Amino acid sequence: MKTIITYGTFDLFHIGHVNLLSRAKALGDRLIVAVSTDEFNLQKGKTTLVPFEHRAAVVASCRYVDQVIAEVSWEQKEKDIRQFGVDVFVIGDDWQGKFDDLKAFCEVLYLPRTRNISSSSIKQAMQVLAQLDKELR
Ligand code: C2G
Repeated sequence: MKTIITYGTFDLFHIGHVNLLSRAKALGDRLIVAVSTDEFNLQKGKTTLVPFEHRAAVVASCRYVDQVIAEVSWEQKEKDIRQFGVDVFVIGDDWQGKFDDLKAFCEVLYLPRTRNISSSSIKQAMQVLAQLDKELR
């Protein structure tokens, strides 16, 4: 059984996430997704709208995902790869080259990001709509 792993925040789950997970699952038989905890997102300098428990449940509901684990640190990847017998580490190419050290343990693939969509752009759109709504009341 070929095992794939990927890591991310997955805030405001959108088509960019779906495309990444779909392509990751197509590479093997089992896809494990490590979802960043709220505490780890603080280390990443990321704020999220959706709490970890909900982000993990949404990712787990995705048809391409076989298992969800928590991402609590930058350093856990090697342990995860060994523990789960991972064959391929996959992530979007916004991280191009950043995880090449994992090539010592498994195949490393950077997949093209989906254009014109991001959690931050959705958040900005929500803020604009909230402002417009306030002004129209
Ligand atoms: N992604 C994508 N296309 C987008 C947006 C995101 O392919 N338009 C991919 C990212 O490249 C990543 C995954 O979806 O592979 C999750 O994206 P984020 O939630 O932004 O994850 P990130 O903050 O990059 O966390 O240790 C690794 C980090 O936890 C990665």
